[in-house]
Amino acid sequence: MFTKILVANRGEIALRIIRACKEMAIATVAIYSEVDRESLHVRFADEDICIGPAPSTQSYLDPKRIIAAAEITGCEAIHPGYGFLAESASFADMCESSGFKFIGPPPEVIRSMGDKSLAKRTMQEAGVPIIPGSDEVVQSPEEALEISEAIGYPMIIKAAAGGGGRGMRLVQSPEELGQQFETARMEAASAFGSPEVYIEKFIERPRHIEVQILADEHGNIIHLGERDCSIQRRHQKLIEESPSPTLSPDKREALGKAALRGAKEAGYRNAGTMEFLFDRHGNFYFMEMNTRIQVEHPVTEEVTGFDLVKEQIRIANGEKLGCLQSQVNLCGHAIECRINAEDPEKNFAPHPGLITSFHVPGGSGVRVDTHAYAGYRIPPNYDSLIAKLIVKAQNRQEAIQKMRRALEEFIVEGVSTTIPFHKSLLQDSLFLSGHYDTAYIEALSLEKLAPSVKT
Ligand code: MV4
Repeated sequence: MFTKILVANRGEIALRIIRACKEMAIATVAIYSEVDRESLHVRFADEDICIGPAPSTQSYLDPKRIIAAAEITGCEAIHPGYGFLAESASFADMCESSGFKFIGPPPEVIRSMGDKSLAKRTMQEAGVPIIPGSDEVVQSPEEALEISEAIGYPMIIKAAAGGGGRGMRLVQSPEELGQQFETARMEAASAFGSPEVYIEKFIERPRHIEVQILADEHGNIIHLGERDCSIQRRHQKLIEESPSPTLSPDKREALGKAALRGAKEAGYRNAGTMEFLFDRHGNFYFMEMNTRIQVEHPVTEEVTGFDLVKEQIRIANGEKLGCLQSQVNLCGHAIECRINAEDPEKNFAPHPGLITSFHVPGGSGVRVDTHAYAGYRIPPNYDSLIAKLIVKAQNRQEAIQKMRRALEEFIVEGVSTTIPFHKSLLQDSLFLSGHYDTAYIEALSLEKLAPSVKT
């Protein structure tokens, strides 16, 4: 097993990775920027090293500084966490060529799943349902018009190098097509460095359901059920739950099997997530694959009993998966609320600053993943996630009751948080029914359609 791992991230996920390492008797090195000196991930690591100033481009996003930190401290492997360099194929390449094991899939798999149009073709090869649209990137408005004749309106234009909801344009009619096509290409070029776009039929008010995958380096692969991530706003997830409240056992099985076929076809290794959209009729379609550990991984851990970060480390160390698909049991119901330092009253504007008091809930079935504490100052430079509150109970109703109780106990003073928003969400009849979709929050806050799907 590795003796020392560098954690190439910050905040709650860095601490989460450090905890897994401690339990595996692996030494840890934290990296931090000048404004993160007082973060708990630094305090709990065995060693720490300041890699630069606050801006991410000069710290957490700078591969050279991170590799240098791993060299100086004598690490054997690098865990990227989520965000930052986690899905950078070139960073994974640099790690490996510098002699460090990258705890994630091989660089070529990151690269191929990063090309969203290629990823779709790969899934189609595997017989995974994909959203009707262009088979390849679309080069001209004329070609786009041809596709529209086959699939009809509304359509959506997406950046091949995009993902996560950035760089999408909705097209309602042929009259809009030329303009939207040109705008999409320009936006893609400036946001992702490549103008390439592809086209899909637009699925109205879909649900977003994703499947957790684990694959070892010996060809063994399992899935750990699904997470329903439809409760989101502007592509920021707010609540995730597992299992999905509306999936029948038959659909669940079909979804899991499709996810496995797709991940096998992609040559997947380590932990990954297959994202699907569900339409109103219960049809599902592959959307994209995330080649990293995700923020919402704890809900899967709670219903399966797996420690996904430990699994990532064991897989990277060349070990075989410890169990077969038939031995994966899903038990109970888990819900996660993301606690952000944001003001829901001010359009969810980030609210950095000093946390003056911080009391986390506890008791049976309650888990809090956080790097914050009373006296911690949230820097303005990074995302606003300060804690993840996860509950697990025997069924959805009990999980909701436990979450309400836990939210009542959660005290954060000094900054605004999304806690009051979650409290009201957990009283809303549509959430309670389980029949929500990705347009639900926007509808709740009387906002217009997801603003990043520009019309
Ligand atoms: C779509 C779609 C409808 N039809 N594609 C948003 C995230 C990005 N990965 C893809 N997204 C969407 N793709 C087709 N063909 C609607 C969305 C979408 C969405 C998807 C998942 C979760 C929330 C969402 C919010 C708005 C739009």
